[in-house]
Amino acid sequence: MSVSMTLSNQLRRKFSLAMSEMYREEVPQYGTLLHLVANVNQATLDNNPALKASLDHSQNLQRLDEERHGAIRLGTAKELFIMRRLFAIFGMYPVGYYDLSVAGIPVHSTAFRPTDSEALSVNPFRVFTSLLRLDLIADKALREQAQNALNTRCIFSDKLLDMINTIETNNHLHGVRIDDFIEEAINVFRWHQDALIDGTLYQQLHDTHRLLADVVSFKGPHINHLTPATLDIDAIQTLMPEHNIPPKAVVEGPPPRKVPILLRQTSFKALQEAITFLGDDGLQQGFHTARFGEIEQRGIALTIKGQALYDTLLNKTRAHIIPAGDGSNSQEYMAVLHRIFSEFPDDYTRLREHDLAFFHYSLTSPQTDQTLGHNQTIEQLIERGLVRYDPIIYEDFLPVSAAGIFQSNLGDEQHQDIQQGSQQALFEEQLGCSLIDSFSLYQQQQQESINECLAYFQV
Ligand code: OOG
Ligand code: NI
Repeated sequence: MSVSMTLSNQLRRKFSLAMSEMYREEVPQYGTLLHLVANVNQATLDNNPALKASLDHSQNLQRLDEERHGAIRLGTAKELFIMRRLFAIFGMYPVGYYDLSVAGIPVHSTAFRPTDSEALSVNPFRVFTSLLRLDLIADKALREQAQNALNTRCIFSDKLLDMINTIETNNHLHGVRIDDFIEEAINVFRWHQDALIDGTLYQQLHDTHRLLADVVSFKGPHINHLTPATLDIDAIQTLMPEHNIPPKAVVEGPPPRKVPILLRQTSFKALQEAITFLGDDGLQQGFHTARFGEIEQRGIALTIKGQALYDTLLNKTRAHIIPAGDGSNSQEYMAVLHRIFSEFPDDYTRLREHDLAFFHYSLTSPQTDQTLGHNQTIEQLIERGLVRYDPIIYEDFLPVSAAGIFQSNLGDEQHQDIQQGSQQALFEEQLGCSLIDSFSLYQQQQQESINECLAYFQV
């Protein structure tokens, strides 16, 4: 049991707005990016009434301005366990397993997000949550030092832990004030300028893997980016430099298409920020780069078959060319990607016919005569114009893209070798529950919409 959906929706909305406000204060370029995104979205809608109508129909217009995701990196199993309980109160549940070790990053991750379509339309805030894997670090002595540092920190305040317990026990706020709860929750993700460790250990961690330094050195899992949604990611990629925001080399994910699929993402390079280390001889100053901003453009969710085709074409592209971090081959990469993806059907009719993507089915008119569709199959109802289909939006992440986002902000120049190996069962044990399978969610959403249409005509 958990709090009601109405309450969790309300809390998630406040949480995501408060997070955005905090991040705008902490990282001013994020504010600039938000302005740019809002302007480009408005211009895109003004120039494209059909797009506006379709977003409006699928209720995706209203969530556009609130749409965003963020990312955090945790240090211990205990932190992950409590984070899962905190996010559950916001109606965010762990969907999917991402093994980033294959890309040389010592973490495994999940995305906490709303799973219900109504909740998603109220506010789709997601947090890509990674857990550091010290087991992948070869240097045993350093591993122990890192573990010791992590063991000394407590990222949740006692007040917040009490609030989580109270809300869980009662399945309601039970006297906890909403604003207090949001404030305590937001504090977990704040930036801490003071490091938890001394400069020497920081340097050792940093030189072993920059991600290690980012997770182990601080008192909390600072939110490392927030990501608003754009309707024209290519326009923003081009406009960013004009606004003094240095973009990463290429947009991750599929190429630009008439009909967008999955997820396209790009980010701006992480800021260099002053930090203060602990030291025997007093405090020492240093610098750390971790926090950045990102934008995303979402398209239709793919079936297992569609996802397999996407993976095949992306692998084929990357066998030809890997995008360089310095942007030197970006145009060539985009050209190859575009050419190889020409094999992927680029209209909703064929995506549906070939069972490559998920759709939401609905009546073309709420006043349809029920007898018209009696005993018809869903295909017949579509042929007769009684039922329409619209894309179900992809709500998850892509492992290769996520690796690209991590890498562009950990410094592309460094190639730090780590061991590999997926550990989903261990992750689930530490999380305290099973991970939800995203394909089942989309499948269920599609099936429910079909059932509703069929039921309407069962008179
Ligand atoms: C997470 C990177 C992944 C995305 O949008 O794919 C991610 C991180 O850098 O911690 O946020
Ligand atoms: Ni992201």
